[in-house]
Amino acid sequence: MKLFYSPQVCSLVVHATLRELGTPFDLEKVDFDKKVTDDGVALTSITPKSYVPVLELDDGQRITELAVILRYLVDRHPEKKLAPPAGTFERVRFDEVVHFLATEFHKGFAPFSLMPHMSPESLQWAKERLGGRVEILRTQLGDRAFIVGDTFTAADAYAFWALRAYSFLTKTKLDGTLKDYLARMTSYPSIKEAVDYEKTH
Ligand SMILES: N[C@@H](CCC(=O)N[C@@H](CS)C(=O)NCC(=O)O)C(=O)O
Repeated sequence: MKLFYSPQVCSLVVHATLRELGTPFDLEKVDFDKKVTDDGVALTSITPKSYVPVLELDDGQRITELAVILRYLVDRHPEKKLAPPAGTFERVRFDEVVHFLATEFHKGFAPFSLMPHMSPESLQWAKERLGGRVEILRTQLGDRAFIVGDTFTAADAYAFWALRAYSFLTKTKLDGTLKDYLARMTSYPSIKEAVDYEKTH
């Protein structure tokens, strides 16, 4: 498998999950601004969507959409228990969190990263809306160590990245249980390895 990634953006979630799975994989860096790989290939020729992550399988098929890639990986390696088994109600709860992160949280970052000419009022509205989503994640976490169930799952890799990005983009310091959670996930081995690798590659 090969993951097309750009350093520290959301492809980091797939990168950390691949490390957690312990399965062999290659990484190909994509320049986030120029949208060209290290080999000089245009990202649009890899995916017409022109964004990362893209996971290329050994037979050449490519999968896009972070939440879908995560589900593909965890279901290919059920023995690693990076998600509750497909078909169980616990899995519905896992899928619910991953979908929420993808659609309600991650996609709320655009006003702070991609959208030009945002008025202060619009930015404030977007920030407050995201802040409400943060509190939903806090409730989801409760007093547990992980975002779904009692063990590390791929949803933790996504929640880590999304909370870190939220804090950075909106210049908001997390507090209480989410501050502790972020610190814990920052030092979680597979996440730390992925973050550190992407600082230098
Ligand atoms: N719907 C996609 C969105 C992925 C996404 O937003 N990727 C960002 C990095 S975090 C990106 O490559 N953005 C480049 C762009 O939109 O031009 C997914 O969930 O995988």
